[in-house]
Amino acid sequence: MTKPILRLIMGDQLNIAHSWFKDPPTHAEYLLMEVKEEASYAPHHIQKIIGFFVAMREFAKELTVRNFRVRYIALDTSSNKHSFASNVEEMVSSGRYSAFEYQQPDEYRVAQAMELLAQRLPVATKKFDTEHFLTTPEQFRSVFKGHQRYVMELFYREVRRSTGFLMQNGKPIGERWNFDSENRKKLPAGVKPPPAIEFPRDVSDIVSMLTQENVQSIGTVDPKRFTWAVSRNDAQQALQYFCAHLLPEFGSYQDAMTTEHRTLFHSKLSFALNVKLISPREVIEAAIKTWEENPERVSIEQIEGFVRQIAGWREFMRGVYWTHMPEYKRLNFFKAERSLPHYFWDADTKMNCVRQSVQQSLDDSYAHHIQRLMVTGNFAVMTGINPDEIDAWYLGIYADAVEWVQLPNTRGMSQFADGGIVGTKPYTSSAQYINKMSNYCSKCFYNYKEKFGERGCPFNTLYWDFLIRNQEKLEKNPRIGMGYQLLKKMPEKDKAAIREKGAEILNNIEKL
Ligand code: FAD
Ligand code: DLZ
Ligand code: SF4
Repeated sequence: MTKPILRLIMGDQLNIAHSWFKDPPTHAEYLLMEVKEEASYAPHHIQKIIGFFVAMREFAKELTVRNFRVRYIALDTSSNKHSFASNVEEMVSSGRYSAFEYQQPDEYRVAQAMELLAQRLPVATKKFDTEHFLTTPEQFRSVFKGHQRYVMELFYREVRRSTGFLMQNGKPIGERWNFDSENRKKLPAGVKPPPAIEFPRDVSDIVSMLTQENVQSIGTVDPKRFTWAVSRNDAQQALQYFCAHLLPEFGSYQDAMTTEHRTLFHSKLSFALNVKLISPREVIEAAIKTWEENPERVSIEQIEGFVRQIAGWREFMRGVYWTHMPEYKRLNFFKAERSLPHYFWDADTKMNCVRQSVQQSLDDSYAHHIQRLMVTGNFAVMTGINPDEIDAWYLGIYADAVEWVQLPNTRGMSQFADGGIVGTKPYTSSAQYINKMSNYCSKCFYNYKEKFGERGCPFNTLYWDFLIRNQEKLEKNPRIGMGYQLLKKMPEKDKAAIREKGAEILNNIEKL
């Protein structure tokens, strides 16, 4: 009898449409494993760990139903060696397998470990594509060949052209590539977003296993009611729900924040996308079909805004990651060294915007883009938090956080620690923006209109203090020119007052 091939499927490679699964093969055994190495490279949110484990278990079940041979190593399996490499090595050394095959890992750390493993194994090894993304890192590099800097818009247009998404006769439908300027509305009092779709599961057994196995985690979960979309079926239902109920307003309120609703019109599809339960192509195609069939309900502004997130930003971030790792992970443009204040872990702060965004993240392992960028990210960059700590926080707290997409978003877009590889300027703002886009300020201890005094909003002082502190590094940046022009005209005594208040805020950062 011929020996089977051992094929590894990682927790973020749950792609049932992969060519590995086209025909029920007799020559392969599919290996999935719950390992402590992956559960502990950052302090993960408990819902993130559960999400990965349930998704992997559901995927293994699906493969079994389809007659594939599956080997599933649960976290509490006694022979578990708790890393991809050591479990594979142990299994292959038994002599039972003719070859080892794996899909290209999305994370640099794991890709390196797999290359080393392949060199050590005594059998032939082969690497496959994950067959998930719309573009390759090589395409990304070729788009920017000869360019001074990356611009997401340039890459996005190339993806639109190569995929044909929202294109007609080589031109963008609606005669514009980008409707971003129409996508920035605050949520009006009368607009009530539909409830987020949920997929309740009892995960008490996994919670007990994590406790028994002493896996450290952050955040909370109701073990009787874990609600993330973690199977292919869930992901398809979530996509349908999004198209039917959320897409019509998605673009308009994409940047809005409110204490009344945690997900607004966002899809909450990032976890399912990142573990590959669903592909970017099918998500985009379903959304475009909804727009085509319902032009009176879904406008071009809404559909374009959504397509841009997935075909543009998501693929762009992946290109940046694979072009700049591993040095990207060490960049610290501002030489920021401060530790994360305690309220990133317990939400116990008087700043309502931070409290709401962190509390929601601890409760749900989810916050939408603007909460991540313009509240927690904004606060962290202006206060000079060490980007290593910021990365670990974002990587741990969000269920959708896998390094290839978390790192360029956090260290790049949000913290500008890459000095401008991803973005053209740091995303900083005073309370003015937060008040414009949310109802947070109206219920805050601090006064969004003030800088000074006990109740002056810290964001207001920090905004200017950050510019003054980093003048040497930023003043030549044309995107921030306006800020420095205003600073130039500011009387010295006002600047001194900002520096004084800024220092007071930073010295008392734990007490804000
Ligand atoms: P929606 O608003 O419904 O958007 C639809 C989809 O577009 C998302 O599911 C996602 O796949 C994609 N998308 C949107 N924006 C981005 C973006 N900037 N980069 C990549 N994809 C995008 N996204 C992650 O998937 N994992 C992360 O670890 C992550 N970390 C982030 C950290 C920071 C500091 C910031 C500012 C953003 C981060 N994002 C990350 C991007 C974005 O915030 C999330 O993709 C989004 O909030 C997920 O919620 P959703 O599925 O409801 O998204
Ligand atoms: C995030 C995660 C966690 C928490 N646990 C596992 C696991 O036990 N087994 C697994 O295969 N994958 C897990 N993952 C996802 C991996 O970290 C991810 O597959 C790698 O980083 C490759 O991108
Ligand atoms: Fe945040 Fe300042 Fe508004 Fe309070 S007043 S919610 S701290 S921006």
